[in-house]
Amino acid sequence: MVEINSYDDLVAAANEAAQRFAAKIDSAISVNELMEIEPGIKGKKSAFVEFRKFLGRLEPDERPSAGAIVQEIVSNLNQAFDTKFQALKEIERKISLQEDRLDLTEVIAGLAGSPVGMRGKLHPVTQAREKLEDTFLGMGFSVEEGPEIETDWFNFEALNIPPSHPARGMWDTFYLDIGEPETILLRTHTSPVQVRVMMTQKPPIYSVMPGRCFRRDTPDARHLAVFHQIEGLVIDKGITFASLAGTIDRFTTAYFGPNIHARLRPAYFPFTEPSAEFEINCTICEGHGCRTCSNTGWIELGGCGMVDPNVFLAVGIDPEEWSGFAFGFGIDRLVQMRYSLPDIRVLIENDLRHSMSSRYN
Ligand code: FA5
Repeated sequence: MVEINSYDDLVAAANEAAQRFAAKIDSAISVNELMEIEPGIKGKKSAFVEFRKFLGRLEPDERPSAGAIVQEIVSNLNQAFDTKFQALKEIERKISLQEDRLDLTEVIAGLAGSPVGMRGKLHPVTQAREKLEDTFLGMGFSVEEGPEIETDWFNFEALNIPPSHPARGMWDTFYLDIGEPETILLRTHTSPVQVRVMMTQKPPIYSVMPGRCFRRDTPDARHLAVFHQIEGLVIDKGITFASLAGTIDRFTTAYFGPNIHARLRPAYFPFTEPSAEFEINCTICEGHGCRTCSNTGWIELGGCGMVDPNVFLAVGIDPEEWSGFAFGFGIDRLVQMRYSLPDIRVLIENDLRHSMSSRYN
């Protein structure tokens, strides 16, 4: 700093500092840059503190006018500083809002093959669920729903799976930390809804029950931890395995068209006897074997069977009078095969490029 020995030196130095700091304020382009200037204007060691100290060394008649000059410079600089600070802050706030913006009305433009302004669509799993519901409504079925949080009794016991039954291992379960340990859970299948329907409706019953299911399955090419099933339940007089096979044929043909190659394979479920699994030729390798079907050429779409008399007894239906069948199909798995998706996880990845495919229309 220039040495100050007189009133004129002081005024000259104060004016020079005023110009220098005004230029710095003017050229600052960010709040950070501006903050670096602040100590020079407002700090305890700023030149203006020195100027004020020097006032005491001036002649008494010089002090008021010198003091007023320094004071005016300081207050002008403070005002310029504060105005610039607010302006920069506002600009930075707008930039940050712009950057963080979530555009929920996003127009899919610029992706290969996409018509500008293309609107969103229902998720393929929702489309499939609606299509299946329509098919069953057309066959005279009702559509029912049940809770996703279930009791152990509905999810297992009423379905002929008592505690410690080895078949519980078929469904690796998410238990909720409510009440007694392992009594409340996220349903592992839609089968508890058939129990609820049987307890509240009298046969004859023709119902389907779509909904979300949860399992501690490690996601892979064919499995998700959260997925969808559609349960079917028919109870009437004279219902046979042929009625079951015919119903499955009707709705799978409605969903896939006539050209799928399918089979029913004997299986085990504690709540149906006899039981079967419905499989189709893998639509990715057309039955030749690939990573998705673990080289078997077949993909399981659902389980089914004739309702076990023990289940009827648990819900108060006379197995001597009534017979019935039930099935539970994976909706996500149906979608995977319909669109030949090598990996089921694309359905939950939200990658818009997949939805560009005309296959999903
Ligand atoms: C059951 O869940 C039985 N409740 C089905 C049933 C109902 C049998 C009524 C008899 C009578 P399973 O665990 O096999 O069975 O599952 C049925 C279908 O759900 C599977 O074929 C598959 O399509 C689908 N699925 C099962 N686990 C998953 C998963 N982790 N991710 C995606 N889909 C799955």
